Amino acid sequence: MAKILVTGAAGFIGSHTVDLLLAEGHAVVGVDNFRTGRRENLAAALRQPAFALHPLDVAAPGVLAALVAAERPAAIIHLAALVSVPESIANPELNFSLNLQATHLVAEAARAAGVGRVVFASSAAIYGDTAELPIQETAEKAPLSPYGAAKLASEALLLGHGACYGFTVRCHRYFNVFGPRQDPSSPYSGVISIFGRRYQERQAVTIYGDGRQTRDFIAVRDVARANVRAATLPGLVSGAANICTGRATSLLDLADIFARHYPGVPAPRLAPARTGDIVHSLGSPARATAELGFTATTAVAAGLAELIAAPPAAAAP
Ligand code: UD2
Repeated sequence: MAKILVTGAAGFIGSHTVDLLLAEGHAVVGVDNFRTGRRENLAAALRQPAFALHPLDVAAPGVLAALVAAERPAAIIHLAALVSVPESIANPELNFSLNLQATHLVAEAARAAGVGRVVFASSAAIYGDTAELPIQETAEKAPLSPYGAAKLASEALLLGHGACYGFTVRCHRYFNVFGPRQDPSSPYSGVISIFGRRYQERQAVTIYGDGRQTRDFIAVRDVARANVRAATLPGLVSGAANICTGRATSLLDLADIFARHYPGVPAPRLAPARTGDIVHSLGSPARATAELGFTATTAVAAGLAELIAAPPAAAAP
């Protein structure tokens, strides 16, 4: 069993990754500055002796490096980030610091302490809107936001460091991740988290556009599995892969599935399409299958049923 350091441990994807690492018997060092992460997400992890949580800021020079030097983890899973595309557009300086500078500090901490592997939370946002579907990893990269640009630059920075200083880097280009603990509070939160809250409140959801737009929705439990595999599977070589299902679901289909769980809730309201909205997004999962032996196994309907049944976050000890 290995010791794994997870940045952004209290976040949506981070906390599920921590839970799975612990379930598989690994020791986990969690790091979070609680800017968007929530302690409640780690309620179960905090009860386990194999988990240690460090409230610190990855973007502050020297701080992570000292922790990595002291802990000497076998791998770092770097998930801490500014996660909102609109926020990156409103505040590109903060995006630079939290998404690019912080990644540089992770790469440097890994180099200095001789960490063998770094797994990085990249995004389908690096492709922009130009790619043929399903999107292959070799597609042109044309990010449309500071967020996408920083994720693309971070991939290059980590891969360059890894090649030069001898550690393995796995970049995970997540598509539309959904599941328990996703924050629905902003209008730009993931659509499934917003729909989940609206249906629970028995309020009509709003669909922007005609509802025929599609996304490749992947359950967070599958994403956590991909992260754990990439951090722990022996013999992996560096590279970047889509983390997606290869299946498209329309917004109308999504609303239908919710409606079956919540009979009597008013039908969705249609509103004009959002400016800049992509009509279809679909990834090819072939490379992740070939290189990581990873395949997403949770169908959207099953993932939604699980989300709807999930209890609200418990209070942290
Ligand atoms: C995702 C990412 C975004 C960026 C982008 C790159 C999330 C949450 N967002 O945006 O950060 O990487 O991909 O392409 O993963 N919608 C509704 N009603 C609502 C909310 C949303 O109809 O109440 C629509 C929205 O207009 C869009 C679809 O649902 O057509 C998905 O929206 P989203 O914000 O969940 O994700 P996306 O793919 O636009």
